[in-house]
Amino acid sequence: MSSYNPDKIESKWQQYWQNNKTFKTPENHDKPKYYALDMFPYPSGSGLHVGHPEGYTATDILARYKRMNGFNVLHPIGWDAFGLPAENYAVKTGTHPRETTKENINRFREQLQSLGFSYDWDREVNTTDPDYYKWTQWIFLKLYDKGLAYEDDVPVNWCPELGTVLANEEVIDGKSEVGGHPVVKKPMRQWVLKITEYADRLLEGLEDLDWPESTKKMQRDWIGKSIGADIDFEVAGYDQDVRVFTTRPDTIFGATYMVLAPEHDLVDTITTEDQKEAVEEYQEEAARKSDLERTELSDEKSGVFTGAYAINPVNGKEIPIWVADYVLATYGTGAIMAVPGQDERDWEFAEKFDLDIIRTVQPPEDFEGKAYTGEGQVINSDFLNELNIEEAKETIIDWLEEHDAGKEAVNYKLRDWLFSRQRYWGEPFPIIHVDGEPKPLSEDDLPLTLPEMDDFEPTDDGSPPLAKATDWVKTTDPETGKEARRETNTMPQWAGSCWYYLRYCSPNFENGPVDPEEDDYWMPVDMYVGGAEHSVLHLLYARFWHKVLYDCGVVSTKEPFQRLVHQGMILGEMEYTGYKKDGEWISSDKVDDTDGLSRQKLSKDQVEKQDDYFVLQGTDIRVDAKAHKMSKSRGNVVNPDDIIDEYGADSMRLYEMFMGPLEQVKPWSTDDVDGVYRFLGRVWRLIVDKESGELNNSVTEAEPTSEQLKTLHECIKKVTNDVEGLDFNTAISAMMIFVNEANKWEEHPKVVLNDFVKLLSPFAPHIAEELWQRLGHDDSIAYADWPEFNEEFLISDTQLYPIQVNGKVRGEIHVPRDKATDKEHVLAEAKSEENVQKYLEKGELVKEIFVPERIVNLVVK
Ligand code: ANZ
Repeated sequence: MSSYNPDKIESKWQQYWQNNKTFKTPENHDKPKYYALDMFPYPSGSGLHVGHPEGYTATDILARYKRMNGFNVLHPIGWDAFGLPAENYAVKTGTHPRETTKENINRFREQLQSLGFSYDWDREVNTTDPDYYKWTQWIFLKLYDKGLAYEDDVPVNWCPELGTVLANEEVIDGKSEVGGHPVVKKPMRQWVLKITEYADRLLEGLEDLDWPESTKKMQRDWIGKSIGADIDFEVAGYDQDVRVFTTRPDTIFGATYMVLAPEHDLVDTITTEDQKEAVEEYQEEAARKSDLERTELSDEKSGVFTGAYAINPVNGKEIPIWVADYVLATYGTGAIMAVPGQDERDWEFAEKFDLDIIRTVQPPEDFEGKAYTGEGQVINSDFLNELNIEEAKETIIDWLEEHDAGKEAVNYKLRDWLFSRQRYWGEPFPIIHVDGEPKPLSEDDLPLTLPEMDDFEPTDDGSPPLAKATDWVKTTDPETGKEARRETNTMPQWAGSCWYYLRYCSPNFENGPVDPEEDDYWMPVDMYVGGAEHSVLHLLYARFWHKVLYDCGVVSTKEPFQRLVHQGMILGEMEYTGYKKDGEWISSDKVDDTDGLSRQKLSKDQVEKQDDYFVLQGTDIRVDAKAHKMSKSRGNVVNPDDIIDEYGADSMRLYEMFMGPLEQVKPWSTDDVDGVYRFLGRVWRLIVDKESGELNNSVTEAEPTSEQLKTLHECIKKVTNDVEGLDFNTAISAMMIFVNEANKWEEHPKVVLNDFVKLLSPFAPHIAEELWQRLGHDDSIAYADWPEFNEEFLISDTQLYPIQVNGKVRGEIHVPRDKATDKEHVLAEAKSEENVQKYLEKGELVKEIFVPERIVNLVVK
């Protein structure tokens, strides 16, 4: 083999790693540990997409780097394999989801292996394997025992087309996230997990995590903690209070009306006869809107008067009670005191329906807006006047508590987690129903496996497919022998991914989800890489389960993922569009109307980059350049298999890391894959002779020169620091610079090449193993010691002196190190510098200033 042939090398080394179990996780705990975790894939029917290898290569580089730095590394992978697509496919074709899942997993495994990731394949987990979901069910029993899992009749998002209930997060604009089918509200008996009980701890836990700030913020916003007060208003003429939740109790003197959500319990009771028809009509209308539509600020406010009045507890004033859909039944108490003076939505509403507006905070003099939501002094508020907002809040809460009219209150946007789905392909609940009451199975009855079925259609009334497995459903209470029915809902896909990172620590442990000793050693995860689309749900749910397991004494850490990084999305190739007006090219920034305008798609060769823009080749005419999300409909999907076939896995890995910063969104460019492929070819030729296939004659046992050491150690330093900082793209640039320099050398000392190949190995492991072997090593490079850089070698052999003439730099000289402080020598060199001479000729040299190892300044008059 004389030229670089990734095909041969890559299969050879993949086989080697597999045969030798090179990446088996060490069993001993005698070294520092590093746990590098990927978000495990859902094995879809379409195989890996180019987004997968991006994050996976990043963690693989870190895993390999840490091994070479003496860490015990846990770097596992598995399959998040329950879920809708396999079940939908089963409904369509009759193929059992287990079959589809197995096939897809085999394909994914092959694809991942073809990329040379250093996973410990003995630790693979699969959420659909009964040996795995036994423990998912076991954790559910823990949740149940702790009172954190309960049944409730909840108005759920029912999607008739998919035949399932969806979580709020799975519904976008009234349609299912998957497939875009219409979703309606319907009350159903469901399993719900009390995640709200952990709201505060889920907030606090974020503090010490090394996560992107934006992701922490999304979690905080999702939990949505608000501190304020519950206040009770009496309804005039009734022996009834309405409780409102407000974050601004200080504004109570400005409450000029009250609003109940259309679904509020009291609406029917207090609505007067004349208003009944209008209110009922309004309630029906509201039921058809989504929460988002109802609360959108830009939306025209709507509402109806109930005819009833509430009494403000602080001043006894009667204020009208309205029903309006901008108040949601599911938040706070489903009722508000409206303060148009300080709240924009209330202002809009008051304006529209001609209700009173009283300001209770003094806006600044130049304030021209409507509702004033800023800081200021309290006004029009009796005993609160002249306080600031914070003081007024405290004072009014004390007053309310004294007068038994309210109290401090905290509210969360977070809702309990709807945890059941009407599907077949999910974990069965370890629950039976006896006399209509749920009863947990005992631990010994786990796993409760899915019954064999060949009809996966849901029933028309929304009963899950499992209801059709009548023999399975009908059972007896093992304790009493009484007749019982099994739960026919299954768990949502989130369940398995809530704790898989624990199973990897001890995948065969039989006495619990995780072996305490292994948990103690490996947890928390040191580096978790995955898509930003999981910023909220998966990461919040997993943190919740982890905290419950912590409370049960199953795990030793309070948080599972110490460091989190999201890889940026990879877009399709850049697309270029030029514009012609009446047949003549015009610049894209000059397009102002569409008369006579035509658009033309341009190829990469027709354009060139000019500063920050693209222009038509050889002109100043700008064109539009834009990359789009990869999608089948756009036809810009890049298939990783094709790239690996053509360029090899090492080029694929290297390219995806070279595209740009890991966390940035980046367009794909196959031309650039070719670029890194050529780089690897240069690396190959540096070491292997083109003709003979033996080591190049230039590769010798010689001692490296100081210049060679400098080039090498600059590269070591840069690559080391960049890997630590996840700046993989610049690490690769540094290796490219090294190779360019090394190509100029006549001799290539082995000791230098050894170190360089080590640096390359986490990025392009196959070629590195091959070259390492050819350089005379027997063992895999995977456990070779990472090279250390030596600052001493970085010091250059020469000293740079900038030369100033009358304070302005006019030239520079390089002086050999041993002459660097030799004043006479340096000044002589400085004065003979070509450009400096020109300035010296302009007058008389009157002064020479010499600062050793810094600068020379010459003064001319
Ligand atoms: C009076 C008031 C005066 C309010 C003021 C705000 C500003 P967050 O921060 O989201 O918790 N609210 C309470 N329950 C509601 C519901 N079910 N649907 C819609 N709005 C509701 O906001 C809490 C504030 O949102 C509460 O404080 C209430 O309006 C409103 F100058 O009460 B406020």
